Amino acid sequence: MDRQTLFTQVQTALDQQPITDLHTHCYTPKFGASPNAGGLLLWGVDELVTYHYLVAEVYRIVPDTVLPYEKFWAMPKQAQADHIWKHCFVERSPISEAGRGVLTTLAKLGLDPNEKDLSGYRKWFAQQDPDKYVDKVMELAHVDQITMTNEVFDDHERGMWLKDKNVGVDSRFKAVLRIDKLLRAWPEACAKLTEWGYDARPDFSGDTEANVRRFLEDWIDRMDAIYVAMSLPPEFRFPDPENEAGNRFIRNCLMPVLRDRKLPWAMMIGSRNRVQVNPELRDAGDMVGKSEVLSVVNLCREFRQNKFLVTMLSRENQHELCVAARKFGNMMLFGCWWFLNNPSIIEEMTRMRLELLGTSFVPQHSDARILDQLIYKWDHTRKILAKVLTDKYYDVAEIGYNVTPEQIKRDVALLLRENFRDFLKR
Ligand code: HDL
Ligand code: ZN
Repeated sequence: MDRQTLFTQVQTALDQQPITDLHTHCYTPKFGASPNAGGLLLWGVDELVTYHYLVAEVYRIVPDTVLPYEKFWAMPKQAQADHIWKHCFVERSPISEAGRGVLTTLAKLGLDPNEKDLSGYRKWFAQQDPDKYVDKVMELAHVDQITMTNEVFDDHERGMWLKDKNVGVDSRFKAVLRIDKLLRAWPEACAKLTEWGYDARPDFSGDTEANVRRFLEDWIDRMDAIYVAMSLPPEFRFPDPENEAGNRFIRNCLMPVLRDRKLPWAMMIGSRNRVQVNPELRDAGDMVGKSEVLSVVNLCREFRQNKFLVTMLSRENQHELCVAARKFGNMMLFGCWWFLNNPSIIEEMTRMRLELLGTSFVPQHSDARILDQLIYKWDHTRKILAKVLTDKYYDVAEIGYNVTPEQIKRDVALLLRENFRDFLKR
């Protein structure tokens, strides 16, 4: 079997495979599709160009000593986008992954990525109907399910769920209950739960445990959530000798509820909060830190009836986490998250994971914050997967193992859709 034939078979399988995207920040159109009017579904060229990755990058070109952060944030969204387009796309080459992503998205939508200003793009996007545009983006990205991130501690989003229980009902989307504060800010979370009718105290007095479980159950059911997610700091430990409340929340609240409902806990570990880094960059202000893989091992070992979707943000954690995944079938390793979502690192991680885990992991999620990003995040990932999978199949083909198009299709389906769906059903 020559490598080119193999590459063509792999590329065809990847292009034909619908992807279930297990982690995004996209929303159904019912959450509002006018970002300027408080809608949560972000889309269109001004949102694409003001993606927080690009805000961070433009501030390396025009520092805050020239354009103070508060002045930038006070600018209308279009002015922010014009500023970024000028400095990152016209006066410099957009060869960062975030810059390249905007170009891929525009080109795949049939637009010329070489415009010197955004006016033409704005006219095109203004003609799009948001609900139909969701279908168009999913078709171009060949994504069959967009998994949301539903922040119950965000007052604006929580209000929408309480106002319309069907706000998340859309066959193209699935909901996820996101609860970072319950571990990152337990006392504050208790105050909120108590305000919402779930009497919870930081010292676990009273009926705190039962009320926290009821809170989780009520919101899992309201959202029909397919898993519960948390982003955790590099300092996350389990058990944590300095955080008995966190240990107790995990052991007596979160684990029992998820076990009873057979729902995974998605742990996204290693995000250092912007408060410690650069709060004035807002969403762009967070950073990465090396985390402790042993804490994930401890959880997988202690809670064998629970399921854990796990990703870590630090490149330095990847090999150890991959080896940990070999030890526990109740852990599903997923994605090249955030600062890892760059071709050079995606390729390195995916090669290592295939070599250590075969096809028993989920190589990528888009993390798309703006709907249109699904187009580039998956186009770029498919390109890397085509290269890496071809090499891996070629390695066994040259030994004499027969690699057929049907096997390639089967494996690609596992990696991009079935592993995740099967893990939810387990
Ligand atoms: O916490 C998360 O889910 C992260 O993905 C953050 O949203 C981050 O800001 C991001 O957008 N990463 O791509
Ligand atoms: Zn995310």
